[in-house]
Amino acid sequence: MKALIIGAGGFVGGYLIRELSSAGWDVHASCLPTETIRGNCTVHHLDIMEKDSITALLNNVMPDIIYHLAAQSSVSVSWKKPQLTAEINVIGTINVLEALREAEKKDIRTILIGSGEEYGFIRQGACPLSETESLNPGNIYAATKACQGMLGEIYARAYKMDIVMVRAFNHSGPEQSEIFVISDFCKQVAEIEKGMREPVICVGNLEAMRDFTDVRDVVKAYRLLGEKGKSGQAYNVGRGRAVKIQYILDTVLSFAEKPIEVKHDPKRMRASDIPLIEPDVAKIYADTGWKAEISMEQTIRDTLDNWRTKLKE
Ligand code: A2R
Repeated sequence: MKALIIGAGGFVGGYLIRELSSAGWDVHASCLPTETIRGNCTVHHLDIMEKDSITALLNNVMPDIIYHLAAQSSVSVSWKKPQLTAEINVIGTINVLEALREAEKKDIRTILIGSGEEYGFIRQGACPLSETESLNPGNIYAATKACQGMLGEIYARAYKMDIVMVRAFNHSGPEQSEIFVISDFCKQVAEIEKGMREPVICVGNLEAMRDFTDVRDVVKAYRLLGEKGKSGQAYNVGRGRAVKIQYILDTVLSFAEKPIEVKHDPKRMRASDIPLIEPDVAKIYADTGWKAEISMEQTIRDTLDNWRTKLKE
């Protein structure tokens, strides 16, 4: 199987390269010219805002499958830069879909990576969220990802293209940016252990319940959806068991080498925090046999160790 991963310079890309190449796939990966990619793959440079470059790359690589990861993926940046977010996540996706529609090779499977954020303001009692639940995005990033998924469905139906949509819930692991909660807590603890800050960890809302999956499990789900997912369908990817952020904090602190005080930081509280977000993962299990296997404790331990190593460098 020959895969092309578009947007492989980010957090998930490196893990997906490893997952696919260890499964024996021939992996091609693209990143922006400003980025680098490490791993067992052929590297290309691509900006998805340049449609002709996508066409040229497709005709050069002739992949069997495309993973479209390229995005402006930050919710907070999406509030500050809505036009840029819509351009990359919506127009960029249309560029990819149009290039595919016109490609010399017609039977390319495309996996569009969306987000659990697409469900947005969910009605009470809706959890666990099944793929049939209506989408009600609560921020600009989520709206662009919902739009990406709708475009995928439209292209699949109208042009009989082979497209699978993914709604990935929170994922985490070593190398994730500290704007995400597990990485944030682990970085703070590693800095405290190294004496770079007072033994005080700053936290936001600890009562919210969220569903976390290790990124190494997530990319396995992406591979299996590439192999077995049904065309034109959307799939939740998540553990299917939400935990309180308090549980994450307690676990991180239980691994810390010294006692740490907890301080609530009003800047980290969000006005419209939804109490519980949890996916129903029966569909992906039924169609691919995938379920999350790596424990949250393992993810947290590995992320903390990664920060400890990085701060030593
Ligand atoms: O924004 P940067 O410089 O970090 O680059 C991101 C890249 N990207 C682009 N690639 C090609 N053409 C563009 N016009 C363009 N704009 C941005 O896509 C970054 O290297 C990559 C996305 O990676 P991350 O932001 O690290 O996302 P992550 O965590 O790897 O998630 C993969 C996908 C994304 O579509 C998320 O929205 C979704 O999974 O959850």
